[in-house]
Amino acid sequence: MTENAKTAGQIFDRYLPARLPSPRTASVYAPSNIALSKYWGKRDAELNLPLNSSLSISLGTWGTRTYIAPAQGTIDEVFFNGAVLGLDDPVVRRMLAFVDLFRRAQIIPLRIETTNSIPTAAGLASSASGFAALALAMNETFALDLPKSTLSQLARIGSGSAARSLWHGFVRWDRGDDGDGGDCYGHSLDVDWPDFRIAIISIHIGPKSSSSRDGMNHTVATSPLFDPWPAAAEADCAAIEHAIAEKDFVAVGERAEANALAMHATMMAARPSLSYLLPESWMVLQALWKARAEGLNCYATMDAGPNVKLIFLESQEDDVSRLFPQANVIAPFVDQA
Ligand code: 2P0
Repeated sequence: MTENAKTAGQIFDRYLPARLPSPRTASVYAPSNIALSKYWGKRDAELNLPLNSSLSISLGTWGTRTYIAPAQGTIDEVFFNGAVLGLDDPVVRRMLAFVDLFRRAQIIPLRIETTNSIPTAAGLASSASGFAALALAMNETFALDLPKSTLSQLARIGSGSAARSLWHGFVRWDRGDDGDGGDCYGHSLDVDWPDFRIAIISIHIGPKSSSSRDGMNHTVATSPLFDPWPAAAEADCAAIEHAIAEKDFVAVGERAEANALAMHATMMAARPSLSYLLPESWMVLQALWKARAEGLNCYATMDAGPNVKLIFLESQEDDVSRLFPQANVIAPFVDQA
């Protein structure tokens, strides 16, 4: 940490009024996102400050809707997809710890209802859209009127990738230089690319081997291949941003796929080794690479799980669906919640 490093509480104190007003009802939505150049490694674990910038595409109607209202009684009430959750549930504890950063010492019991539109089988992490929606909802509930750049900073403290889920389309999350993360937030690239497509190829497995948070920390601490990663990822981020501005799909795809594989290589070299990818993930990649050699214009990216995400343009959609009938196709600029 640098000298002006702050605690999460101090960051919230900076942006929030001394006393929150009475809560009013709020209903907000945040899309999930997939990084085309990845965040994997932190320079500050409390504030989730990343070692490099990253760039994502939001998933349109796949995301989180959060509704907040004053609670009926004296304790918080938390619902997920319509079912009530116990306050000792680890997911609820993490959510309420984030909500408490807003409430600080004030006692304001809330009813928080979260609905996830992401198919469970897609196996996508919901922390990005979940914390982004929670930050948006708290802003609304307490009439904070904070700009999205600030909400992105606050959402980031809930989960790093949430800093990118405040916008639809392409989003860049700047690494920044400040020790307190005051310049570390997302912004929309303001590019419209209606024929851009994403497909999620689900690979069914049991519980995840290791959370992304633990996996990231383990990789940074033990992988001899990690040293070159932050600079390489920063360069990938800049190159993908440029390729998006030029609408150069092949350049976007080549760089995104290489970035994902390099990230997984840092994990595989960790001690002990960490692999989120399963044999079935590699089979999808092999089938993709064979089809690409035969002319398919499609690229892959993978995160902290076995699923493979494909990116391509609408012209390739029929061929992708034929090759991968299990694919769930998303049109991120056409279908937005
Ligand atoms: C990303 N991932 O850029 C990378 C690629 C997973 C692989 O951001 O500890 O859940 O809450 O900041 O945001 C997942 O990490 O981690 C992630 P925390 P987060 O999308």
